[in-house]
Amino acid sequence: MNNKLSVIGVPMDLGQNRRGVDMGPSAIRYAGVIERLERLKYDVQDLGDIEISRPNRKEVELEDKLRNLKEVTDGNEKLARAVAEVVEKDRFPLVLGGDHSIAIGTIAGVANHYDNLGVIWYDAHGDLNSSETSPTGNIHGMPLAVNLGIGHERLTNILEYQPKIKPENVIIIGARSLDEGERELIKEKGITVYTMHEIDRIGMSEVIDQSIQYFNGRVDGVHLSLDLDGLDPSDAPGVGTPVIGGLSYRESHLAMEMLAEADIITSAEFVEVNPILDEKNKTATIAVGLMASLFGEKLK
Ligand code: 5AB
Ligand code: MN
Ligand code: MN
Ligand code: MN
Repeated sequence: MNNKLSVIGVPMDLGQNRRGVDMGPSAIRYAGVIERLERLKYDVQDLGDIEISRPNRKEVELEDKLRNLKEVTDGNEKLARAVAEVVEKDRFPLVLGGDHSIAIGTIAGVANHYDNLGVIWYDAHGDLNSSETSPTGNIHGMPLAVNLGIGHERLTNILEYQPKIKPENVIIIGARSLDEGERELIKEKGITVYTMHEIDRIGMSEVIDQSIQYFNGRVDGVHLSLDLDGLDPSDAPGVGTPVIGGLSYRESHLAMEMLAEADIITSAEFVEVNPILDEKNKTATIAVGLMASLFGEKLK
């Protein structure tokens, strides 16, 4: 693992309707992320937060059926440039969200650097909607599609290249809420999905083993995009779109430890932590625990 980390916060809540997720980066820092990673002997640089412009109006605006398109695009452009700079300096970008729309900027900044970037999408949802299929108009339900080159041109073309990733290089883990259009896209593109059903049947250990094997020789980097709502709401209550029947803290821990051991993750983001909906910062604390495991924390 790269021993130089750069942490970037993204106080973004405009990709969905519930306020509070913009405080995610503060909550995660408050839960001690920097100190915890420094204790693991990383050279940790905290780059602070990307500035997100607030919409200059009272009502949320739908532009081409997309909520807050302008602000989400602008924020992601800034994020993409910041992440690209980190990668160019040979440091590991660790991005703290913010709603999941920020995966548009993170991956735009990372993917340019690889011929074949692999992506693990750890989430209750597929985030594969576009304005045609979205039931909500919320951009946090679209970032994986955008990264595949599907969606509004202003989003798909951030940093002026597209697509960012190939469908065969994506693995979704934890899915249990997929919209009709998302299911069609998964079939059409042949995207690998481990739904809760498969995880229940074969276990997280086998899921991660298979994922590591699948990526081996196929990709030259792997980005982890971890939406805290991939976990069960009993473990991670502080999220905007909770779905029951999710992954436990233990399963998620195991996943992180196995990824650390295989040493395949080259960039990561932890998103959708909403401290207003949380119980005593539990979700941010869990996020930090998962990050520590991903970066090699062990009991012995
Ligand atoms: B999240 C829904 N599919 O598109 C939509 O939390 C929910 O980043 C999206 O995974 C959830 O609005 C987005 C209904
Ligand atoms: Mn989700
Ligand atoms: Mn998501
Ligand atoms: Mn969510």
